[in-house]
Amino acid sequence: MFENLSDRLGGVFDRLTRQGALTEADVQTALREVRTALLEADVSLPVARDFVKAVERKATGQAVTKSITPGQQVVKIVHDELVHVLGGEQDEGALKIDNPPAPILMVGLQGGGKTTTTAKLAKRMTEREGKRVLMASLDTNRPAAMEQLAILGTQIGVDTLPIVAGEDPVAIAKRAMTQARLGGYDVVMLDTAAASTSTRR
Ligand SMILES: Nc1nc2c(ncn2[C@@H]2O[C@H](COP(=O)(O)OP(=O)(O)O)[C@@H](O)[C@H]2O)c(=O)[nH]1
Ligand SMILES: [Mg+2]
Repeated sequence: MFENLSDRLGGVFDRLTRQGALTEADVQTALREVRTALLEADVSLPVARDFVKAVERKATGQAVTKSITPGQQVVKIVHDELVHVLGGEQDEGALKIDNPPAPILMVGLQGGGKTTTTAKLAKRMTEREGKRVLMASLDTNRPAAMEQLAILGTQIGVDTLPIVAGEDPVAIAKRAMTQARLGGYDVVMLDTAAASTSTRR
């Protein structure tokens, strides 16, 4: 989706920057194309509309820097606005959670580092972003996989869901979400087993 979007925007910008002086009509045409590109990339209509309006507002009456062409100036405004929309108000890299607890499902190959990475991410979110994190292991395939996560949790000071013997992964995930909701956690890290042909579906 983003590749297609960047191709489309790239085309619009190429046409803009080739021109020395832009007329208002040039900008209008370009913004219409930007709007179409956003809609075709599945961006919702209100978001696309607000986006184009914000760019228009900033582009109109802006002092154009001498060293760049008006076209490049518009490209910069569009770029800044894209960063703003995609990144939101918060710090770059900060996790945005609209409706806690947010589940994060760790998937990947056996031995790929899912469990280790679960703990690393949990530690980072706890320490750097002040999030309350609950980790739960859904790995019912590998012996001691659940204990592995529990031990890591103790080492990094992050809570893990108590282990209940014989429970299946779906039940564990549901229990983790319930527990997280009751306990006021922001994030639930669900550490899964590797998918394999022997995995029950
Ligand atoms: N060198 C190195 N080893 C790692 C890293 N992450 C995990 N491992 C090791 O790779 C092995 C499998 O990791 P694990 O997290 O259990 O993988 P999982 O099966 O996907 O849960 C363990 O021995 C880890 O200590 C890493 O970033 N670097
Ligand atoms: Mg694992």
